[in-house]
Amino acid sequence: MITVYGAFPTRSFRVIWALEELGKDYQLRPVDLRNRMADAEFLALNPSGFLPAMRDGDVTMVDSIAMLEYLIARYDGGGLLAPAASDPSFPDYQQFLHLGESGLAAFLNVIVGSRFMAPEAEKDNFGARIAARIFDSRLALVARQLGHAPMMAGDRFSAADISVVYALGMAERLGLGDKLGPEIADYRARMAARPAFKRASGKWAPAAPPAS
Ligand SMILES: N[C@@H](CCC(=O)N[C@@H](CS)C(=O)NCC(=O)O)C(=O)O
Repeated sequence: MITVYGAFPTRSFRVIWALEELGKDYQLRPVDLRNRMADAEFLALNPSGFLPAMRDGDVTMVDSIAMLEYLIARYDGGGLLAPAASDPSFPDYQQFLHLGESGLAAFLNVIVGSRFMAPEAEKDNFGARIAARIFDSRLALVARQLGHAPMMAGDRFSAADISVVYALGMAERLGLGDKLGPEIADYRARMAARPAFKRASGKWAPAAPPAS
């Protein structure tokens, strides 16, 4: 049984959404984000203390995108979440799978840190403003893709959508929703309508809003 160590609203949503798409059994082990450095069981899996972490039998993993790739390699024999390497959509898939984290969500972490952890006088800092500018510039790639295709890998749903949609939701929660534009809003709504997305959202506290 796969166990996902996570919290709402964190990147553990990517992993849960993927597991729901694959129809794979799993259990959630909630981690209190604020007290995670006192959670011995979680820290034994990830001494760095970031979420999510995942256990699958003897396998322990951290990093949501690595987990998506692991789940696809081990459990997605039917190609539900990734095109074959020979498929024409594969380069876009691969690019946006990683861009969702390395080009989008990772820069938003700088804004989270500045907004919620920095002392008042340091909240509006040069680093956070650069991070927002970089996020914006990478967002242009998502917008361009949606200008000629319904999803990140073209006509087919894939883990690249899971990666990018999480980052877009994170941006909205940070008050950057105005940067997203109507095409991206439409894309997010289409992704949020997927039954697996809804099931994943429902795994968290009923009071919590969906993660998109
Ligand atoms: N690249 C990592 C980033 C993980 C990450 O930044 N997680 C956030 C929650 S979504 C976190 O735990 N932040 C606190 C920290 O980094 O200590 C991934 O995709 O899993």
